[in-house]
Amino acid sequence: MTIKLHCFGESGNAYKAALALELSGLAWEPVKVDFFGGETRTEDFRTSTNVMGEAPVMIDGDVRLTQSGVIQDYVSEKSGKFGGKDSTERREILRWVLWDNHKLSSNAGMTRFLMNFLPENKQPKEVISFMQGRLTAAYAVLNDHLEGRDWIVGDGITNADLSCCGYLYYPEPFGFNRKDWPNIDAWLTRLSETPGWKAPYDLMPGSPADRA
Ligand SMILES: N[C@@H](CCC(=O)N[C@@H](CS)C(=O)NCC(=O)O)C(=O)O
Repeated sequence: MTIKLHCFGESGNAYKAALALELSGLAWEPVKVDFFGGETRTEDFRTSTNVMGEAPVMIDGDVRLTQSGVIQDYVSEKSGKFGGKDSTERREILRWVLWDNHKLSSNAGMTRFLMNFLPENKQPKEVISFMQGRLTAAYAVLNDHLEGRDWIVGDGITNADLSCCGYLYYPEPFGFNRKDWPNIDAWLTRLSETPGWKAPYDLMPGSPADRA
């Protein structure tokens, strides 16, 4: 049975789940969520798809999961990939996924939204600047951790990598300049050179071009 992923191209959180699915080799297909048309805020979406009002949502037969980290965990269980080789690695992966969800992706996603998807006159400059300060601290943590390492945990791609990269391939500016963070830059290149890797707008339906 083909796994369905409710997602949209602009969502870095959905990208984490989509990339895990794509690289795992499991059969999956995207179902477009009309986030910019307000779909996630409708009563219907909350009752029929996700009470949390968020993408991504994964449906595999009777299994319905939300939260990118949980979907990645399911993909690992089903495919045997990206979940670490023992319980020590599994906990270390979880540590980085939780860190990413709190300190990196949530701040990056919000900052990118404010800077690119709101009209110029509605952009809260002080909030953006505050968020960018938080993000700089997060980039430093990741860049330092990647010193002398190819991957965040262990010696291959894991969900830690597939989570932390969620927003870092998008072309819209939000204050992240790869060249300022050489270890992150090299790691993103390494990941993107993995067979089967695709950029967010090539993996999921929907992009800013649709609203141009
Ligand atoms: N921690 C969640 C975050 C999910 C999330 O925030 N999704 C955004 C899109 S990137 C969303 O659907 N937001 C809907 C809304 O705010 O109305 C995850 O990793 O799945």
